[in-house]
Amino acid sequence: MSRLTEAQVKERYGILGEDLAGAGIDIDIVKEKVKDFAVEVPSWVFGGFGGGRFGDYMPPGPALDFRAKLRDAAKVHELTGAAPRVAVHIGWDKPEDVAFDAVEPDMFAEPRNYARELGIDFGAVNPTLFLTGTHYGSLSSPLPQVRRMLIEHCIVCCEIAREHSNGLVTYWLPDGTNYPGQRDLWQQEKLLREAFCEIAEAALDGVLHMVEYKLFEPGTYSTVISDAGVATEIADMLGDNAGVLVDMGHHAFGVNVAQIVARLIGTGRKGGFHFNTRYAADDDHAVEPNISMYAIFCELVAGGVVCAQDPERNWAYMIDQASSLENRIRAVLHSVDSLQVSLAKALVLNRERLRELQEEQKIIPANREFLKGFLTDVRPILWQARLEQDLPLDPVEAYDADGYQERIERERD
Ligand code: AFD
Ligand code: MN
Ligand code: MN
Repeated sequence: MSRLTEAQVKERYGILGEDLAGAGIDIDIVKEKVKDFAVEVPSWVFGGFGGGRFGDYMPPGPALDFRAKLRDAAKVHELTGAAPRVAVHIGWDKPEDVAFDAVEPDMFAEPRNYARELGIDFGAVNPTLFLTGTHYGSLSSPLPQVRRMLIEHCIVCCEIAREHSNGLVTYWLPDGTNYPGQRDLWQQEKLLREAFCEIAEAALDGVLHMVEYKLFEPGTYSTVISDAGVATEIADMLGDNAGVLVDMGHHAFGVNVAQIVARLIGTGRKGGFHFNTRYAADDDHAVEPNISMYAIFCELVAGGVVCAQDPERNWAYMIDQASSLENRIRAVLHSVDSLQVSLAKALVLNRERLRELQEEQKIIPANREFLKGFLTDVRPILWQARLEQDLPLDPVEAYDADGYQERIERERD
């Protein structure tokens, strides 16, 4: 694909443009919106911890420190033009010689300057609530000193987000139980809510708190923030500067994520995504432009929360993946490309025609109209957009030819 000439791209773009014009879709508008779309990449995908199974196998060339992670993130942005920010995980990305509970906001000024020199910037700040001492839970731990340490940690993370990033803090907690009877379930949840309120109270202005939910893990009997409903309730408790973080991998089989997205938008709540693909459970595989991702982007586009004229209306878009086997930089490039494909497909959907069919209760024609977007090969739009931005037509193929992987394997292994 990357062997296509400029003339071949323009030809394919022109043919698709005529098809779409017939349905009242302006391909140039779609292209410009695809150019506008940005997604954060997670620092933690590039290295820093073993795969867990397979004897701690790590794909070759893992980033061995925070600056290496930032260089890898910058490479993704260089090849896609769509990943200008990197989400940071404070417990993992703090200076190595600084104790977890001794982190201070200004310790992140220098690494942020380094990120900016690389052409990227910091994005969401993640408190790290699942390291040593959190085996009985984090903000709902039965051990007061653990709760206190992690409440302080979250408040520092809010200060880092406000002073050294874009003000976004995303919370995922490992709080749950493994057996019935292990804990008083409501008392556990009550401790967590009190902690959240203290954090939000301390970080009143300039911070957007995004509460992430997960069906299970590490707790296998119960999880305190287990689903979109709980996360919504906690976000509502925290007030206007809080929202719900939807991680694709965190749902039971069959849960309709597009419905969750439509509800959050429809009720005026702020939202955000941790994009990945869930096959069996929380495996955090790379994003694929599948039908569920298309349905989600159709809701985001219809809801005006992606590539909005007013950037304030946009949701927070982040990738969260770290599957244990594949080359992770290539996997993240694949995710960015897949998200752009899903967005473009959602933008070529003829919404007017779809609404007519919906209002006439024409179920199958409506389904077929909806599927027309999904079935459209929108790659000419991505290719034209990338041509105009002087970017490679295929970022994954470009990475293989780039020489960066060979270099980091020599440097790091
Ligand atoms: C794990 C959790 C959750 C969280 C991520 C980064 O399941 O998705 O967002 O770690 O903290 O994947
Ligand atoms: Mn996540
Ligand atoms: Mn996860």
